[in-house]
Amino acid sequence: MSHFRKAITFAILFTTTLALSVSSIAPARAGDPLYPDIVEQISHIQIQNEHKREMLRFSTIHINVGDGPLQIRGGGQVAQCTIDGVSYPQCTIATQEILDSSGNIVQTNPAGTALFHPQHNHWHQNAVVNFELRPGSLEGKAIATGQKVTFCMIDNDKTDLVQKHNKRTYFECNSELQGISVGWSDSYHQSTPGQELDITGAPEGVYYLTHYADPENHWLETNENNNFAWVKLLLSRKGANPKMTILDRSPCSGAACGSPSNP
Ligand SMILES: [Ca+2]
Ligand SMILES: [Ca+2]
Repeated sequence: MSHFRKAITFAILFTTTLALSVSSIAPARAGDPLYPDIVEQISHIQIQNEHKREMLRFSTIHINVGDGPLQIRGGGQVAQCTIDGVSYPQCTIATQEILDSSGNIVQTNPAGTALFHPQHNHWHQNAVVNFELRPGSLEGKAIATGQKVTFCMIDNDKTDLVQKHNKRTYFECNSELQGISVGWSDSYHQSTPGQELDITGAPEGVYYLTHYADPENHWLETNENNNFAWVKLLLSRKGANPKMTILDRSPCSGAACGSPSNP
């Protein structure tokens, strides 16, 4: 897994209701583009002491609740690239492929850069999600920003929300083709390197842990306004170790996002 710092400024997009994110009611015709819709879920929030640092760890799930798969192709012309000051020996242009109801590619869209990690034999997509911890309110200035911005996207878990496409399609990180099928999710457990924010010494109080999927808008989606997810937390320091209590969360979580087994 590759890590590098990235500061992204973006307008806060409040999560809209799920009813808005599941779009077209009319049956799609052959040739009509079927767009994905990625939403974020945050779970398994916990503070761990690691080498005298207080790390807020969390699991992250990207869920496709759209009309078509999120399909990303890379691996064509490979060359060195530098992103945010970090050099990568093998990079390729990533392209989103939009399919129709017959599975034909009917549209393509530039989707940033894919990076090859020889030690993992994985292609990773860049700028998939941005993590932050903001004090006081959603508009608070971030006191911690995640370093991980690359993911290998595959069909990890089938959600309960969208049943119309059950076929698992994307399951190999070493493929040049990655994606998330409709109704499937790609999850990253809190123990995965990069699934953390350093909150060492943060004062007691209310914080918002935020996730912003597709922060550079690489992917065309049916709903671009539901990619922002948050959890409202209370940090207390009564005992020997700090504790985070969940006070509230954005609408798309748990069963509402079709993943009741990952509340
Ligand atoms: Ca979306
Ligand atoms: Ca997008």
